[in-house]
Amino acid sequence: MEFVDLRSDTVTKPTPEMREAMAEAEVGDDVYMDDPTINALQEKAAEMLGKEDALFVPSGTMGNLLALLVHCQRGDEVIVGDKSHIYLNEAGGMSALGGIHPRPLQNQADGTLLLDEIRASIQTEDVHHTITRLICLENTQNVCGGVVLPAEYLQAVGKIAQENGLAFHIDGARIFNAAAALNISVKDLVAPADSVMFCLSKGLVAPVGSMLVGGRKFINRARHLRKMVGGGMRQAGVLAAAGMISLEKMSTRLGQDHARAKKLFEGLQQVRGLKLDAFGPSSTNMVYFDLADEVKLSVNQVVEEMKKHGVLVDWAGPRRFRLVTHYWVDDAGVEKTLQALGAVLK
Ligand code: TLP
Repeated sequence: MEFVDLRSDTVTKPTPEMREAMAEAEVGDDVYMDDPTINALQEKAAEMLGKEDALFVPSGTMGNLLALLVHCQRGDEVIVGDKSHIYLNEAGGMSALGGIHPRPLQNQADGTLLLDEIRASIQTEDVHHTITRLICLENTQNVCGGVVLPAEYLQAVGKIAQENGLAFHIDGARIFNAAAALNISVKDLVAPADSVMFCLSKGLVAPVGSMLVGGRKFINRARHLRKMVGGGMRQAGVLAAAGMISLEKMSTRLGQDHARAKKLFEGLQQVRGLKLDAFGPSSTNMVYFDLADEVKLSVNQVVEEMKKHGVLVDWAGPRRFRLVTHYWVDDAGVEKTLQALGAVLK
């Protein structure tokens, strides 16, 4: 059976064009910085995000970790959202590997942290306190519904960081989705940030890899730390070749995934037994919803039943689901999903 896979955009497989580019990629030893395909990808990423330099890393998690390790010393504090991937889903890497202390602030329903709370949580100089070094935001904000933080908000946070001598990092795993939804360039969107991590292997469809971008000194230090944590890769130009197609071609088609997520949301409004988020579709590629109280099935049972109908979904809480659209979900896939959910929850 051919499955419609809505578990995440991380499930995307490379396109035939990517596979061809991977087969033909010129490669070299990237620890010697000798891989021409990786070098070209890094240059392109830096240029697109308007920063001095970029580094190819195996995963988004490693990219975020390196950013934290460069910006902070042991015992320093980082302001993060309490629903951020860095805080919830990166195995506590900042504390375990960096001795960095998280200061979680509540993510509002729109994904933001309140500006006043950010200001109030910056530590004052006191022998009892940690030293605040960094503010991290996530855009799009995954757990809040794949919502987009607007450019003006990022500017306001950038200003707070600057006024207080703090660094500002964006976990932009899906920053191209955010920019597409806002209809502005990624470069303009991330201008207030010192560093940004974004993923090639989600909506941008590459099989492996993320990019960390920032100033030249920052990236040089990150390259050193990447080696330390075992992320120095050798002939990984075969992966970068796919990443180049992500940047050149996939970054401009994300509106299609957003339109399908909206269609999915609208269709779900007609399915019995679901509680959709009141604020409506997220404007990017995610749809979250809960099972209504009257539904007797557990989330695991719904997952299993949906599989029988050829649709893969994943739960995101005891009664909650997240569906994610991407390159390999077409209009027929959206239709099939709605039919299947209707049948499972009838
Ligand atoms: N997110 C995955 C899961 O880990 C939850 C997903 O399916 O959404 N930042 C954000 C905002 C992310 O959503 C993710 C992955 C990452 C970082 C980490 O990227 P990887 O998986 O490449 O380490």
